[in-house]
Amino acid sequence: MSANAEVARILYEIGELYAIKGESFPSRAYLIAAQRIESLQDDIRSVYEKGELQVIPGVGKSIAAAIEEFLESGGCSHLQKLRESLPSGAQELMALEGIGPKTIMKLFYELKVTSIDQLEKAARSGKVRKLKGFGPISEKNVLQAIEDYRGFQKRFLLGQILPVLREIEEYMSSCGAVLRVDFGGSARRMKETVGDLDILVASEKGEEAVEYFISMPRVTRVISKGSTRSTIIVGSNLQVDLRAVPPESFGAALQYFTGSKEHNIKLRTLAVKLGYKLNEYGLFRRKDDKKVAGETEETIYQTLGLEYVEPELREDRGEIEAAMKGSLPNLVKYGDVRGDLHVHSSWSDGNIELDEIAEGAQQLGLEYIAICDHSRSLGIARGLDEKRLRKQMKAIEKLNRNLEGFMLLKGIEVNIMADGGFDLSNDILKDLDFVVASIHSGFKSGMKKMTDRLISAIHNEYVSTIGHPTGRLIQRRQPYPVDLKKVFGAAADQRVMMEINALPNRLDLNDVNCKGAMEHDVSISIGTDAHALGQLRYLPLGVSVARRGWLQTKDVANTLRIRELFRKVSR
Ligand code: DGT
Ligand code: CA
Ligand code: CA
Ligand code: ZN
Repeated sequence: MSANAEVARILYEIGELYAIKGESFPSRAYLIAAQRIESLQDDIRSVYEKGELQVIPGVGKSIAAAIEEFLESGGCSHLQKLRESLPSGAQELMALEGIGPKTIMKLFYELKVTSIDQLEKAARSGKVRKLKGFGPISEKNVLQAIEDYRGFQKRFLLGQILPVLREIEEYMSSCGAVLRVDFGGSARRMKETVGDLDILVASEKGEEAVEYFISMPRVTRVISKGSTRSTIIVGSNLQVDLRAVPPESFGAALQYFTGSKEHNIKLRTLAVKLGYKLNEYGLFRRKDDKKVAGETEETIYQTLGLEYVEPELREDRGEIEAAMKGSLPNLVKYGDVRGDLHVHSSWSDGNIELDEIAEGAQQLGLEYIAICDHSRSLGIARGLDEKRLRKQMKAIEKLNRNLEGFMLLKGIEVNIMADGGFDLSNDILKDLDFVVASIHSGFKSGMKKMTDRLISAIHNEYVSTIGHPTGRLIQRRQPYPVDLKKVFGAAADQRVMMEINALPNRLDLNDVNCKGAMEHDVSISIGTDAHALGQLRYLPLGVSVARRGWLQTKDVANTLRIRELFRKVSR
C-alpha cells in the first residue's frame, strides 16, 4: 500500500470512530481529509517533508499532527485512544442498517454485545426486545438487518469489481497458450452486483492456461483445478472461475457462461423447438448432430432466427420475444455519452477544484459537466447558500471563457425539504443551467409523503432532473417507499428528467425502473455524483444501467450536444 493509501485508511477509521461516538463534526473533517489524501497526486511523505501538510485543503493542525506522527513512527495515538474509548466490535455493528451509535452503546453496556454473532444470539433469545426503548419490532429489525448484511457480504459491487476483472483479463492475455480472453457471467451482463467472476479463454492447450491462471498474483486459494477449468480465490474472498475452450467453441461457451440462466433456458427451449440442440460447445442440428454454429455468439442467435441480444439485456425480461420479432431496442452506446450531469466540487463536500474537473473531464473526452454542489440546508456537506452559489457561478463563467470545446454548466443539487419545497429560491434557480433536485432526509416518512415531495419538486419550473430518485444504497439501504408510476407521470407531464446516479453503490434509478421511466416517456440524465476526480470514471456504469433498462440514445439527455441540451432543459 502506498503511504497515501495508508494515511487515508487511518484517517477514514478515525472519521468512522467519531461517527460511532456521535461526533459528526470531527468525523466529517477526518473523512473529507481521508478522501483528499486518497486522491492526492503527490506523495504524502514528500508533502510532509516540505512542511506543506496543512496546504492540503481540509488538513488542519490536528489532522496534520496525526499524519506526522504516523509518518514518523508508523503509529497513531489519536486512533489508538479512540479505539480504546469504544467497545470492541462497534465498527462491525455499524455495518448493520438502522443500528446507530446510541444503540451500539446500549447493546454493549446492557447486554455485553460486541459482535454481530452475539447480537444475533441476544435477539433470538428475546433479550433485545426487553431493553428499554426496544420491543418486538426492534427485535425483528435487528434480525432483518443481520440477515441482509450476511446476504450482502457475498456479492461485490460491479463498479468495484470491473478494475479487478480488467487486471485478470490483461494477465491472462499475456499467457502464450491463450488465443483470446473474455469474461461472461453477471459482470458481462453488467449486473449491479456480482457473485463471482467467470473468465473464458480460447486455447488449444487448456492445461497450460489453467497452470498460468492459478499462478496469478494475489491468488490466496486454489479451490479446484482440472485440465480445462479451475476455480480460485483472489484476495480475501473473490471467487474466479476459469474455463478454457477450443477456439471453434468460443462463441458458444461465451454465450452459455454469460447467462443469465433464465435467458439460457429460454434460448435452449427455442432451439429444441426449431430442431437444434444448444450447449456450451455449440449449436447442433438434431437429426445428424452436425454443428451449425459456435465460433461466435452472433451466428448462434442468427441461426435461431433472432436479432443479436446484447449481454446487458439477457435477463429473460422479454428480450428473446423482442429479438424474434426484430424489435429489440437499439441500445445507447457507451461512447454516445458527451457529458456528466451531476458532479460535486470543493465548494461543497467534493474534493476537486472546478478547473481540475474541467481538465479531468476533457481528458475523458467529455464535452460538458454540470457542477451540482449541495445546497444550503445540507450543512454537513457545506451546502451553498445563495451568496456562495452566485460566487461559484461567476467562477464557472470565468473558467468557461478560457475553455474551448468544453463547458462547465452552472448547476446545483438542490435539497428537497420535508414539505417538498427547496432551500434556495426560484430567484437563483432560474439563473442556473442545470438543477438536480434530490431528497436527503426523512426516508421513513412513508409512501404518500415521499411521492408528494418528489412531485412537488417536479412541479418547480426550474428543476431539470430528480437526483437518485429512490435513495437506495446497494447492500446498505432499501429504497424509500415511493409511487414511481405517479412520479414518472408527473415528470413526463412537466418534462422533468430522472437521474441514473452512477456511483457504484447507488445506480439509482436501477435498470427495471429506467425501463419504467422510458415507458412513461421520461428522459434520463446520467450523473456520476463524483466527489473525487477518479469517480468521473463511473459514467459508463450509468450507461450500463441505461442499457440494462432498454434505453436508446434518444432516451438519454447526456448524448445531446451542449446546445441541444440547453434547449431541452429550458423547457
Ligand atoms: P453471479 O455470479 O451470482 O453474479 O451470477 P452469474 O450469472 O455470473 O452466475 P454463475 O457465475 O453461477 O454462472 C455463470 C453463467 O453460467 C450463468 O449466468 C449461466 C451459466 N450457468 C451456470 N449454471 C447454469 C445452469 O445450471 N444452467 C444453465 N442453463 N446455465 C448455467
Ligand atoms: Ca458469476
Ligand atoms: Ca461462476
Ligand atoms: Zn445527493
